[in-house]
Amino acid sequence: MAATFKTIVFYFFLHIFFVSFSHQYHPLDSLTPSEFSQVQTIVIKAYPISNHNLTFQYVGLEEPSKPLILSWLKDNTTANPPRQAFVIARIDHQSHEIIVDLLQQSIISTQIYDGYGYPTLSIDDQERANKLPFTYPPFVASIRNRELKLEEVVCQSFTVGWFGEKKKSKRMVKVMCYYSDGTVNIYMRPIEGITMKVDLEEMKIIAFSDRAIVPVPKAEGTEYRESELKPPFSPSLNRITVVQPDGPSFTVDGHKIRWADWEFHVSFDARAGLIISLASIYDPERQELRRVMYKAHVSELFVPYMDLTNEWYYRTFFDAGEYGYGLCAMPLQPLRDCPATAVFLDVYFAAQDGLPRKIPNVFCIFERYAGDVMWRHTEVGIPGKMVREVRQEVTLVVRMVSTIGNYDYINDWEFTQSGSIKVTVGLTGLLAVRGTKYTHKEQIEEDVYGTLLAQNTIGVHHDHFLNYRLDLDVDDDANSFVKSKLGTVKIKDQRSPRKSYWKVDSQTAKTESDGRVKLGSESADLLFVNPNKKTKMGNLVGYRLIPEGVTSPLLSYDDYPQIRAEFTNYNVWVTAYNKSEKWAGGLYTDQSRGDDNLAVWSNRNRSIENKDIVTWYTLGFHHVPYQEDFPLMPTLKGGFELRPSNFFESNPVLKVKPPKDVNMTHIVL
Ligand SMILES: *[C@@H]1O[C@H](CO)[C@@H](O)[C@H](O)[C@H]1NC(C)=O
Ligand SMILES: *[C@@H]1O[C@H](CO)[C@@H](O)[C@H](O)[C@H]1NC(C)=O
Ligand SMILES: *[C@@H]1O[C@H](CO)[C@@H](O)[C@H](O)[C@H]1NC(C)=O
Ligand SMILES: *[C@@H]1O[C@H](CO)[C@@H](O)[C@H](O)[C@H]1NC(C)=O
Ligand SMILES: [Cu+2]
Repeated sequence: MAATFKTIVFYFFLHIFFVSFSHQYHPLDSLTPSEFSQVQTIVIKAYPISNHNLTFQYVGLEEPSKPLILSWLKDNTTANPPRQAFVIARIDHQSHEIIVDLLQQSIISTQIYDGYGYPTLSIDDQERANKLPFTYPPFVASIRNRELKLEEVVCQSFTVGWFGEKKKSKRMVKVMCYYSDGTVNIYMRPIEGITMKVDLEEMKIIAFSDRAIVPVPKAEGTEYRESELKPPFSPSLNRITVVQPDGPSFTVDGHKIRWADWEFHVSFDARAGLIISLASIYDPERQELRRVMYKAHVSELFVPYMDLTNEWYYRTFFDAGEYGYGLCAMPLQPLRDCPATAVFLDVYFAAQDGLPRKIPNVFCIFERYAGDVMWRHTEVGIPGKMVREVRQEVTLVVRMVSTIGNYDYINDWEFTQSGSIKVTVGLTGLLAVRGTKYTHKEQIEEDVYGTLLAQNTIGVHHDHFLNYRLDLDVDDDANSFVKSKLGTVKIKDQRSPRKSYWKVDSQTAKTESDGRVKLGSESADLLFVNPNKKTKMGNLVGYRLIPEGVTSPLLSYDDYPQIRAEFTNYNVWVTAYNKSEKWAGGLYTDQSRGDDNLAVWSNRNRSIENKDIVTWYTLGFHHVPYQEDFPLMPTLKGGFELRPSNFFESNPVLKVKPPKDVNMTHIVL
C-alpha cells in the first residue's frame, strides 16, 4: 500500500525530450518519455485544464493486436504496427478511457466507464490524502490526546474495498497513521483507534473516528539500518562475488535480451511492472527460433488481512490494480539487490499530471551461478573405466522489486539453458502490525487475529495471492491445455505380484470450464501443447507448469473480498485469448464488485482447444506471522516453473560446453 516517500526521494522531472521518430522502436517497447509527454499534450488539448478537473490515473502502451505483432515478427520492414497509448483519466469526476494514436497525434477513441470500480490510485492521490490529517483539527486533537508529537506522525492511504454496499460509493481511501519518533520502521508503530475517510475527488476528510486509545508499540527493537544497529552482530562472512572476467554472456539491444539460446523482450507497465514478451528459444536441432511465451506478467496481487476490528476489516488489498505493481517498483541497489555483473534498466511512468517520471535501475539482468549442477553422471559400472561428466547450472535472471508500502516483493524471471522459465517471488520487508494493549501471550483471552510479536505488537494473519497472466504460445499460438492425471490402478488379477501401479490419463480441455484446476487434491501434470506439432516420436510438443507448493483461499466464497478475488478460487484457469482481458481482478479494481474479472470471462465457456489460449496461475501464501518476521522479515519465496515437455527431441543441454574456468590461484583442483 501507499508509496508516499517515492516522489520526494528520487523522481526526476524530465526536461529533455528526445524527439526522434526515425529510430526503429520495438512495437512492444513501453512508452518513451517523449511519447508520455505527447499523450499528455494531446489529452490536455481535448480537455483543457482551465475548464476540467483532469488527472491521469494510468498511461501505458495500447499494445498492437497480436496478429499484427506476429506478422511484424515475420517481416519487420513492412506494416509497422500502430503506436498507441491507453489512458485512464479522471475527467470531471468520471473515469474516461482514451486511446491516443502517436503517429496520427490524435485521440482515436474515448469511452466513459460508469461501473462501480475506480482506477489505480495515483501517487499524488495518496500523497495529498496523507497530508490532510495534519490540518484537520479533530485528528490533531487526537494526537495531542495521545501525547504524541504531530511532527513525528506519518500517514498512509488504504483502499476501502467493498462490503456489500448497493449504491455506488465515492472514490475514496481510508487514512491511517504511524509514529516514527526514534525509528524509521514506521509500520511497527501504528497509531491505532483513529480512522479517517478521504474523498479523493474533493480531497477532503469526510469521516473521522477515534474509538480507543491503544498503546503505540515502542521504537526500541524496530531498527533495521546497519548504521544504527548496535552490537552484538552476527559473524560476518568472507568476501564473495561471481566473477565474469570476459563480461556477461547476454546482450541487451534496446529492450531485447539475448542469452544462450533464448531471446525475449522486457517492458514496463505502471500496473503490471515487469513484462516479458516474445520469449523464444533457438532449437539447434531444428535450426529455428521457437516461440514459447507471447507475454507474461503479474496480473493481480490480493492481500486480505484477517482482522475484523473497525480499523482493519477493510484491508483486503489488490496491490496491482489499486496501487500499481509497477508504480511501486523501486530502484535496485547495485551489489546488494543484484550481483556485480548485473546490467540495470531505467523505466518511466506517467504521474498524475500525465508527464513522465523516471525510476532508475528498476530492472536488473544478470547471470546466476550459485554452485548448482545442471546435469551430471559418474559411471563406475564399466570395469576398468570411470566416466564423470558434470555441467554447472548458469541461468539468466531478470529482477524487479516492488515495494508496496510495508511489503517488498522481489520478482525474478529466470531462464535456464535447458529451456525452463522459473518464476519466483520473494516476500520481505515489514509486516502490517496492529497495536495492542498486550505485552505477553498469557494476557490474551480474545481472538487477536494474529501473533504477539513484540510488546503491544500483533502481526496480523493475512494472505498474499499473486496471479500471473501467462500467454504461452508453444511453437505458435494454437495451443491446447492437457491435464495429465496420474491415477492409481489396482491389480486384481494374477498378471503381476504387485497390487498396484499408477498410470497417466491425459484429458484435453475443450472449453473454459475444463480449464479451471484446483491443485492439491489430485496429482496431475499441467501441459500446454501445440496439437498441430509433434516430435519425431509422435508426442505433442509442449511445456508444463510445475507449481511449487499449492495455496488455496480460506475465505468463504460469499465473502465480499473473495467475490472480488474470485481468481483465487482456482489455482489455474485457462481462457481464450482476448487482448483486453489482462487483469484477473478486473480493470477497475479499486472498490470492484466482481462483475468484471477472470471468473466472469471464464464463465463465457469459450472453446480453448487448439486455440490461442491464456493461462492464469495463482500462487499464494497464508501468512501466519512469527517472531522472526519482526522487525523486518527475512525473504520467504514461492514460485513455479514452465518446463519443456516433449518440446525438444532430447536433452537440449547435452551439448552445452562448460564455461572456461576462471583462474583462481588459491583453488587447488
Ligand atoms: C528486424 O528484423 C531484423 C532481421 O531479422 C533484425 O535484425 C532487427 O533487429 C529487427 N528489428 C527490430 C526492431 O526488432
Ligand atoms: C474541480 O473540482 C472541484 C471539486 O469538485 C471544483 O470545486 C472545481 O470547480 C472543479 N474545477 C473545474 C475547472 O471544473
Ligand atoms: C474481449 O473481452 C472484453 C472484456 O471482457 C469483452 O467486452 C469483449 O466482448 C471480448 N471480445 C471477444 C471477441 O470475446
Ligand atoms: C461448457 O461447455 C461444455 C461444452 O459445450 C459443456 O459440457 C459444459 O457443461 C459447459 N460448462 C458450463 C459451466 O456451462
Ligand atoms: Cu505476509
